[in-house]
Amino acid sequence: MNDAKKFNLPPLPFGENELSPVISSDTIQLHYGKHHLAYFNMLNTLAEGTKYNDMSLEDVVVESFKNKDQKIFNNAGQAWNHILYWDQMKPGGESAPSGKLHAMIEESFGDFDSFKDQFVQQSIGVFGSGWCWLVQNDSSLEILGTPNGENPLAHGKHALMGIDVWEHAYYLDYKNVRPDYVKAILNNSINWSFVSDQLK
Ligand code: MN3
Repeated sequence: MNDAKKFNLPPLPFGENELSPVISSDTIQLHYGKHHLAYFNMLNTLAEGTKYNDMSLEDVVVESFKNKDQKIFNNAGQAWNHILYWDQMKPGGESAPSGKLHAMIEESFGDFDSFKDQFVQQSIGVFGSGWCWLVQNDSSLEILGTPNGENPLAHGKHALMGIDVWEHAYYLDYKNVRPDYVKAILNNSINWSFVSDQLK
């Protein structure tokens, strides 16, 4: 008898108290330990016995979006989104991107501070639950807001970074002040080397 699940929550790449005070351990316990896990559990339940059970998580995101299998997509999208969300952060962060990513940010947004301002503005513009992304379009970069569990991958785009702006991501630590949460992550917790490594 094989009890192994098809889709599995990856380990958190840091201790649950290590992003504090930008993101508290209380938030991480809920956000990673409950919400992110729940998306995987639901995806496993929904995918069992379907064609999706034989696909990679990335392919499930793309195919379920294309086929309008909304429940599968919601959970696969959110399972995928949060993997990037955790992987792109590190305790203490890095102050700024360097190399090619730095040059592309200057070209697309003016300078790094302007990029951060534009990212925060775009994140405020996501109405209700959703995500704010940094996306690579060949030689240029774009900031993209998406609703609910949608992501650049579903739209054939390439994500470098994504910040969760569902209330569960920030309400315990920032109450209703979404821009403070986004600013705090951008300024203190992004692993820009990781983001840079996502460039095509
Ligand atoms: Mn979330």
